[in-house]
Amino acid sequence: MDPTAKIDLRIRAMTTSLGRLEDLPQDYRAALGEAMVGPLWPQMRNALPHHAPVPVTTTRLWTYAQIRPLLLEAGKLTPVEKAERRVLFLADPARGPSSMQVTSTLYLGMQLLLPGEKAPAHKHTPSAARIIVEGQGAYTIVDGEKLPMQEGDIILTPGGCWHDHGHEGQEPVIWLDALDLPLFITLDGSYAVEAELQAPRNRPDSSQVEYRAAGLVPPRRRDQPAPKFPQMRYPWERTEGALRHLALHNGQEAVELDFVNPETGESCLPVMGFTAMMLRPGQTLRPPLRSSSAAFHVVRGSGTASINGQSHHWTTKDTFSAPTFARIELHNPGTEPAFLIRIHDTPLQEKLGYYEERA
Ligand code: 1HN
Repeated sequence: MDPTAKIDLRIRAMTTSLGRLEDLPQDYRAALGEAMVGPLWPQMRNALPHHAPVPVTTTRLWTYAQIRPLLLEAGKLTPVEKAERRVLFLADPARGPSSMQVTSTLYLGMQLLLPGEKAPAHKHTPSAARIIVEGQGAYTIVDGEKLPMQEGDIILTPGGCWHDHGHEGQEPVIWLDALDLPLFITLDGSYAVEAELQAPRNRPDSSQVEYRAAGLVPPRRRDQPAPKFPQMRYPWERTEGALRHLALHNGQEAVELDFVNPETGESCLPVMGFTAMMLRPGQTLRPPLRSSSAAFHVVRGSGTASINGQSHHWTTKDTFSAPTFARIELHNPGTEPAFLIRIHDTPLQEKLGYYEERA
């Protein structure tokens, strides 16, 4: 018998030999409850399933066609003053419609700001990033830096940074918020501090000034180290251009670029990772099974996804989720490239030392 089969048998023997709650006398179980203690062994395998986790998270597709009218209606029903942030959050079906999470660590919501509206400043322990979905003329101010919002841009508000939103345009602006909020709630660490609006510095944001080109950063004096989060905005125009150039020269490899801190090369935020993806016309992508959970936001294009055998038909501005170790297949049947942004928790898992990929 080969050694792995032997180990399998031993594991099965262990599984079957663990005692169950029903094996314990009723009065003993009552006494345990009184003492607020519990027997581990009936629950051992739930806490530590064999070989791979059993995620609570399931997969779902949220179409923009369904969310957009609901969000615009929220714009009529609830003034921004009554909402602070006018958001419809995406709820993992496995956790129910009031759950503010799409995976164990990731929160996603669609936010609406109408012309002339302002959302007041606050800062909080979770980090956020916004992917701009629709509209012109809105901006976010992060620690005094005014960041214009253009479709497809990623704008960061790292934990602890003041941020408020405003809108100088004519049409509704909608963006997708991604936060590591569920993690901070699990940590009993989520809170915010509120303030009024910020006065922006009178200069373009650092993506327009210091960080125009990959590989070029401003020299630093010893007494002036780089800011911890030097670049808060990643303009979509540059991301798409970079993906298209990569696609010309990397054969049939996946066309993917990670959003990183230009000073350190680390992920742009500590917990959440953001990866821009291009699916070539006709391309099918089968990434490895990853220990990280993810959500995919479609910047442009249409196609199909199979997540653990469940299929989704996605199109521009849709969003879909994937649990940890999901078997994922993405396909672009069209004649134009499709562009997606994958939001994931790989940076967290790498910091914890357990990020893993399997074939
Ligand atoms: C938040 O601060 C924003 O600043 C959006 O726009 C969504 C969801 C939960 C907690 C804080 C924002 C949020 C949030």
